[in-house]
Amino acid sequence: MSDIREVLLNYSNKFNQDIEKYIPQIDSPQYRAVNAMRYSLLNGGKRLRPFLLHETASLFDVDYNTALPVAVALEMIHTYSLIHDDLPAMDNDDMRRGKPTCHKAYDEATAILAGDGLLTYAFEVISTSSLIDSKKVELITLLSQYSGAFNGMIAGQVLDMYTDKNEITSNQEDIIKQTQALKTGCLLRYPCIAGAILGDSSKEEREILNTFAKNIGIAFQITDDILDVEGDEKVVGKTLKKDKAQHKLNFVSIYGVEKAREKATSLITEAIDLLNIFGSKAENMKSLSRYFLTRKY
Ligand code: GRG
Repeated sequence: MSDIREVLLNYSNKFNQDIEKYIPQIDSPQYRAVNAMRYSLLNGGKRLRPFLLHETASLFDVDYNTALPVAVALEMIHTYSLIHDDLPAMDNDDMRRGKPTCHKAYDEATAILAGDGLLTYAFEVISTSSLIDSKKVELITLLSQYSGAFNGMIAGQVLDMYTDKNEITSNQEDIIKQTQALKTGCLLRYPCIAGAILGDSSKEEREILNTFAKNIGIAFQITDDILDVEGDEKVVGKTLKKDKAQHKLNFVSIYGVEKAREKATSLITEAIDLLNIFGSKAENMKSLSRYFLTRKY
């Protein structure tokens, strides 16, 4: 079997051609926010979440085109979260994916509007797709919950922004897990559950995919935190070594790089074992999970 990076690249090349069609370039003052949405959306992301959705759907023989609108919507929400996270009021970053962040390429107000535009458009993309209505409702409900402020990504961002490592002395590990499960985990869990919904999975299969996704979500964030400490800025494409200065609470800041790496490895090993019930159809998902540990960006 070919290297998973090659498989992912082939998928993302195809996906990039398709997602571009959702946001055409139009030179008109009214479309300034649309052009900023397009700039950030086509700015070279790895497309891990759409790929994960495609692979989960494939476990149930759901084809690329059926899963596409849901994958597009998810990538739009992911991109909106990065645009807003980069703003001066949040992480204040100048670089994202190796290029100027949205507010640097445009301006702050346009970046806020571009994020808002991607968030709302995501739901339109699913609701106007050719999926059956009951699936649209289930997929839209779940996407709003997973990206939302009560028990979703926004709640995780709040915990991340307002938790100071120096002020938390007990239950550090629980707080880290809760923050990461929400901030990073929700958008990695969504594609696994959405794939199961598209494929009319059994309750048991859905539960297994949920546990798998929880594990890879935490492992993915641990790798991200390790990259913040020892990654190469040119390869990662953003400013690094910020977590320590910002007193971020994460597995690396409390246990150090090696122990954090061990934790990520054991989560991935557990996740891979869970996929055995899907047989050879899960090979790409298993390889992707291993890649989460070794990725350099
Ligand atoms: C602003 C509502 C709001 C939420 C922000 C996504 C996020 C929450 C913050 C971004 C910073 C961060 C470290 C998030 C954790 C998830 C993560 C590692 C995102 C980057 O995902 P990749 O590596 O990015 O898949 P690409 O660029 O490949 O799409």
